[in-house]
Parts: sequence; structure tokens; C-alpha cells
Amino acid sequence: MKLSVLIIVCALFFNIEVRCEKKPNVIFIVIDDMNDWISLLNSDSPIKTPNLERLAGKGMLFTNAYCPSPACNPSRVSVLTGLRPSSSGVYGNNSDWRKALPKRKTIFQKFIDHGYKVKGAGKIFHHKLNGAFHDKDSFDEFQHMSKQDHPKQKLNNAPEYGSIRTDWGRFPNNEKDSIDYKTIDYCVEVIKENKGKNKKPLFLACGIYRPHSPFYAPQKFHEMVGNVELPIRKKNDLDDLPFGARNLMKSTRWFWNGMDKLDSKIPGSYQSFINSYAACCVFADQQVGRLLDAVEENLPTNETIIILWSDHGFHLGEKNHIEKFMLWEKTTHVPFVFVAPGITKPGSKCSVPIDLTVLYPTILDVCSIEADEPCDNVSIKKLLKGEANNWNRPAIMTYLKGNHAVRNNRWRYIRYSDGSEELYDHHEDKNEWNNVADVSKNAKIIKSMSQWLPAKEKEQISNLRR
Ligand SMILES: [Ca+2]
Repeated sequence: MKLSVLIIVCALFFNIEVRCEKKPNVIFIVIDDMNDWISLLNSDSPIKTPNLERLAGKGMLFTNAYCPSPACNPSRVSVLTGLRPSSSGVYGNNSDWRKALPKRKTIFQKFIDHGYKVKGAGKIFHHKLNGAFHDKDSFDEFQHMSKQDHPKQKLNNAPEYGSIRTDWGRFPNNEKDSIDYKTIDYCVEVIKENKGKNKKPLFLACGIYRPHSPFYAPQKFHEMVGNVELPIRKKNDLDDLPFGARNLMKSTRWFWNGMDKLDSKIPGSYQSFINSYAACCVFADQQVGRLLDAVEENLPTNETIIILWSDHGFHLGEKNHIEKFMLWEKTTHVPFVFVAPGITKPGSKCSVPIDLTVLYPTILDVCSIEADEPCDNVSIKKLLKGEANNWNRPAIMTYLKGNHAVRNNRWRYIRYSDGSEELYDHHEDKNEWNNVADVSKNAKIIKSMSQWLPAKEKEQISNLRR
């Protein structure tokens, strides 16, 4: 009896030791502009994402995950450095993030320091100004997004509306000519090279560009989605918006208003736009599938962490808005899957609202890397283990200085820089149609949620120019 106890104790000890010494591979997937209207997060959705669901089956799906900011640059910088826009001053898509945070180590740099080989491809940092936002020090090797080919003429038959960058349709002919196909090709090669024992642990960042605009996907993906039902909208939905919201919407009003006009002129245009966004999501899902095939064939399941997230959501006409850049549910709710062998239970779900500033402290915690600098959020390793009791931190989102949203399991509270407010009750109003901030009995809720707004806000850093 005593001997068997001793054996069990030794075995446990041995296992723990093995886990500490072995550095798991990390596959880190970020998708651009993918919102929550996908079957991963909404089983009724016409946009089917079987590969995202296959990934979720391996670990934990967060059903209430939110981006730190509904724009590429501030969201990505925030996730990759663990600092909110209010701490960094990186509020906008042009903010010079490295100027704001010259010494802050990104997730990737922490892994390089920890003995990892860190490679990446595609859109990881904000893609503008020919890759000026990219961080060379974050990677041992990186394949930039391939050049975006465009059709000779816009495909949406609307030369006056938007630009080629907001076009939609069936393109390119051959999916192998798409940016993401080439990104995945690179990642698959890296994964294959890492097959076998005694390899240096791999951290691979894979940035998928679709469903970001232009909303181009090859013919076959359009055939897969067909005619998708249109998003639901409410008449006069905007009547109860405060000035702060209307003001923030100004710069993107052309997108919806132009669509409305175009659809009157060429009926079916809005439908074809929606179909194209759906086709882009299905295309992105298929690229994730190609990556998962390579991971399953070449890397040991019990020693490979896989993380997938989207940098923010996207409105497709709900609230008369097409774009991100607002603080509502559709612009901030994102897919987030975390597969951590030995920690997450396959096929598990967590509905605790979190924002993705948790990623930095969590991934370091899970991989036993010391976070030597303070983070704005905490590790969610407990949630990954299924221990969600007493978790009371809400998700916090920021867009431009002074505009914030706080989301708990029932409410979304938004406060704009002019002090105006919105409050939505998700138990009754999943579409955020009825702003109940002015209802007197909700004052207590607003007061309690306001406590989570950032106490200090850094001045906005200057824009990066080239
Ligand atoms: Ca409304």
C-alpha cells in the first residue's frame, strides 16, 4: 500500500516536472474584422464556420469576448502589449504605437526572450503605410501580406460609392492568388519544418486578412453561402442615441447612406454586399481549416497551444451603420478560442464577459513566463480551467479618447467623452435597440458599471507618418 502511494506521488511529481520543462508550441491566429454573426457564436447564423467550431472543440470557446477597441491598430496593440488605449495613448488607426511604447515588450518578444523561435505571416499589426506599423523586433522571421491584387474595375457596379478598398464581389478567380492563401502556405511550411523531436519550441503568428474589406472571395465561397438573410434592423433605432454616439458615427455615415442610395438605384446591391461579407467569413474559416490540418498532422496535440481571436466586430447595416468604430455589441463582440492542453477541457465554453487585454497576461501565465511589467488586465487561467466562480471583472472597451463601454453578463454601458450615455439590457434586448440609460431605476446599474471606466486617460500619441 505504502509503495503504491509512493509510486503515485512520484508519477504526479514526474508529470508536473515534465510539464514545466517542456515548452509547448503556440499557434496564434488573428482574424481581421470577423464579427459574431458566424455559426461558432450563433448556431442560427447562415454563415457557417465549421473549422472554427472544430478548433473550439479542442479547447475553450469564450462566448462573451470583446475587443479592447473597435479599430485595428488600437485593438491589436492593446492585445499584443497588454495595455489599454487609455494607458498607452494609442487610440486610433494612425497612432504611432511604437513611439507611445518604445520599450514595451510584445507577446512575441516575451516568447523570443523565453527561448522560442517566433515566426509570423499576414496581418498581425495594423496594415497601413506599407507595413510601417509592423514590429521587426517581434519576430525571428516574418512573411508580410502579399500584395493585394485588384480587379481592373470595381465589381459592385458603384463607381461613385466608396473606393476599390470597399468593393465587394467574386475575386480572385483562383483562391491560390488570395493574400490569405499565401499566408497559410507559409504557416503550413513553418509547421512542417517544426515536426519531430528536439525542435526549438515554435510560436507561430498567423494573421488572416478576410473578412476585412475589400469584400472579395473566390466564386466557390459565394456559391457556398448563396443568398444570406439580411441583418435585422429596427425602424427609428437611432432616435434614442445620445449626441456622443451621433457624433462618433459622423465620419462613417457615408458607408450606410451610400448603401441605402445604391440599393434604391440598383436593387439587390445590399444583398450582394452581405453575401460577400459572408463568403469572406467562410473563406477565412477554410483557411483556418488548412492551418489546423497542418497542426494536426505535424505537431503533438498535448504540446500545442492554439489561440484564435478577431481584432473587432463589424456592423453590416444594423443601427444604420456599416463599419467598426463604434462601441456597440456588433462592433466589439468577437470570436475567441483558447486551446491549452492540460488546462482547457475539450469542447468547453465560458460565458464570462472578458476583453482581450487578458490575452497578454494569460498566455504568459499558461506558458510560465514571468510578466515583468504591469498589465492592465489579469490572467484568466482560472477561467480556462473552468473555475469561473466569483469572477466579477467586466469587459472594457475604448474608442478614441474618452469613449468607453463596459459589458457585464447582462448590461452594456457606454459613456462618451461629452458625458452622454447608452445602456442596453442584453437579457431583454440583444440587438441593443432600446437605450435605457435615462430610466431612473437604472441609475444604480450605471453607477456600479462606471466604476470600471479607466480612471486616467493618457493623451493621444501623434500619428505615424511616412
Ligand atoms: Ca435605438
